[in-house]
Amino acid sequence: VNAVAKILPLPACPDTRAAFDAVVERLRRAKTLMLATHVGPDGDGLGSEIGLLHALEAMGKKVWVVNAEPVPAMYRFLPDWQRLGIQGCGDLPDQVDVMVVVDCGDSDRLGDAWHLRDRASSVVNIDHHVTNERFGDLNLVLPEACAVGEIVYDLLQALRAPLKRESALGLYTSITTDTGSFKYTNTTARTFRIAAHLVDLGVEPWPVALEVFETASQGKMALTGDVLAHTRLVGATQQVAMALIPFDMFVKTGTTKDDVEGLIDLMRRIDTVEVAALAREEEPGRWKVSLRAKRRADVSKVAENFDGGGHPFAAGFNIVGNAERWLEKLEQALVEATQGGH
Ligand SMILES: [Mn+2]
Repeated sequence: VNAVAKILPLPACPDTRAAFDAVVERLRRAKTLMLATHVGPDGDGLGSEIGLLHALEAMGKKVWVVNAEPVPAMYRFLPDWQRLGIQGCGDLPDQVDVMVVVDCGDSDRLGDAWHLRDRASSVVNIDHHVTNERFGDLNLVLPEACAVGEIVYDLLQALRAPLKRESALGLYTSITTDTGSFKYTNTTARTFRIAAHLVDLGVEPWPVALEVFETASQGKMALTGDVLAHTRLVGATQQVAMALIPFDMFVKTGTTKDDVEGLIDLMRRIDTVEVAALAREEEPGRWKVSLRAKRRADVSKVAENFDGGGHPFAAGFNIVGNAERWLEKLEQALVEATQGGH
């Protein structure tokens, strides 16, 4: 039984439906395409590109992927990951039909890849960030999509593109990354139906989970241990978790800012904790602070007080100067954030 028949289209207003149809037509007619995602590429952007690359090539089109930054080691299990970057595009022609940009809310985040836009007759912008700046000639922005991989899945189905295991592996990686392994609030029944179809096509969930979520260097584990051991719980019910990563902790554990990924989620895991804050000193005296909420508190408002921003459950800000100068103010703001509302 083909699972596709049971997957209803994304809920879309007439405007987005028209944009969807226009993108399908643009992709159908294109013979040459270049794909790009944001700098600091993640599983959604890279996985969406792999999904498009293999399926569009199977339709007889020529495709190049012109990302400005290389594929992080953790995503080098994706089939043909070596093709995901401008370094591998020596034969990129002076003119292609379409540039497809995925998972990128703002063209600045494309880095040097955006300099190539003049080589394309048109730019197609496919994204799910509410804040997308609609920098494309065609813009397909669906905030209700859990990942861009979900939108790409729909596009490939509409194109009747051959969907093989390689594409499926890309789209599965995209979806599992952006849903935090099918558990964030963006996870829907539709997410699982698409995932089921991708598994039918040969994707094995555990090897993907191993690569994306269950692998870390010894240095990262040491850093994790240090941070958790030094996490302070504050507030009347120990509802606020706070930790600092001073610059020398990176040096001592041989890690970089990339190794901080996911650490704050472990702090939030503590049962009494409602909000978590993790500050890392990326260069001496320059701090980046991440905030996470579990249920009620809105950490985006706290971040705004420090000239940052984000979402109610995940926000952040940058700050310069010794931690002693701002830490107490942050602590007070977080305790207050957990006391507001009900
Ligand atoms: Mn995404």
